Amino acid sequence: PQLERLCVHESVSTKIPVEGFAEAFADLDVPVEVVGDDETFDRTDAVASFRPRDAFLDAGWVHCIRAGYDEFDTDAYEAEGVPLTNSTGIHDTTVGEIAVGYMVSLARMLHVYRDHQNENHWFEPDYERPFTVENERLCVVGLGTLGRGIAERADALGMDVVGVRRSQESVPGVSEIYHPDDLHEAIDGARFVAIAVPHTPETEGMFSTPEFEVMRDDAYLINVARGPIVDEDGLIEALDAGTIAGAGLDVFETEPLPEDNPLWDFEEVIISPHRGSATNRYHLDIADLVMEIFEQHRAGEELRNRVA
Ligand code: NDP
Ligand code: 7N6
Repeated sequence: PQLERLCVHESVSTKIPVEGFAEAFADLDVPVEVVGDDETFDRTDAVASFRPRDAFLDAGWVHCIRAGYDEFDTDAYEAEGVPLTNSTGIHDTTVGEIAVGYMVSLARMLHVYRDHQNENHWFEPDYERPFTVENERLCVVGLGTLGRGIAERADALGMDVVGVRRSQESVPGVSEIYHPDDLHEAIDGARFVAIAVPHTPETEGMFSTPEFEVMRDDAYLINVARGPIVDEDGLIEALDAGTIAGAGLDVFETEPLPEDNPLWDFEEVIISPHRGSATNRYHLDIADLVMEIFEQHRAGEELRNRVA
């Protein structure tokens, strides 16, 4: 059946202003409604949502406003024959800039200077501590939208960029591609390791004590993907023991990161609140993507970003 309504589930308000998002569909020629948990759906409904709900399986098409759709049960969508699409393809600049921002800060010490500024303190670091990212090796694990966004920017800063992915297809700015089986070889010798893979059974716990031991003791871990890809207790131990030097983290096992989590207290850990993809026009980027897929659905074409 043809789609006759676009439902915006209120859970999108976790990340974007729901009214502004709904208004961004002014050009769509079907009604757009903001719906809550009590709404029921049929095959003429399209749904755009942050969180999954069982009731969405009655709809005609469901769009996840995130790139990471790990909370959605793809098997259930396949069993019901309901297409599920995600929002990959739009976070190269936003997340790329935050990942490069962590790296530049960790090298040039902006985070440390800001900590001292909070105390009106003129702090001068040890001569040996500051360095430049230029000529340092970065290993990007996962070379999709996020990974490419990070790699291209790091390459432009003169970094030596290598990467990890299952397929061996080359990526601009990445000088060497390793298979995930060779992860240790890929991260050995890197000053920065940036995680940009989806959270799947294969990637859960991909970074744990053995990986931190392989990494250089002056290396930094960047995680902009999903918390459970990193064993957080193992990371805290590695930071405590000086097995690695620090981290830039946008994602955590538990979000919001609990107040008593030890990660807050490391000088060499920069924490951002899972807003790596945030911009003041995120709602417009997602609406453009939803409208593009809406038109594909209407035309009976293959849907961009279909994941089930
Ligand atoms: P893509 O699908 O574009 O890229 C995923 C990449 O990971 C591909 O290059 C894929 O390549 C690779 N990959 C998949 N499985 C493995 C594996 N087991 N080992 C090594 N590489 C693997 O996704 P995005 O780049 O758009 O997003 C990635 C993830 O980042 C999302 O799933 C989401 O969880 C997170 N994210 C976080 C954001 C934030 O706000 N912090 C914003 C957006 C995304 P290949 O198939 O060749 O292996
Ligand atoms: C912002 C979500 C993703 O997977 O978690 C991120 O895209 C950001 C709506």
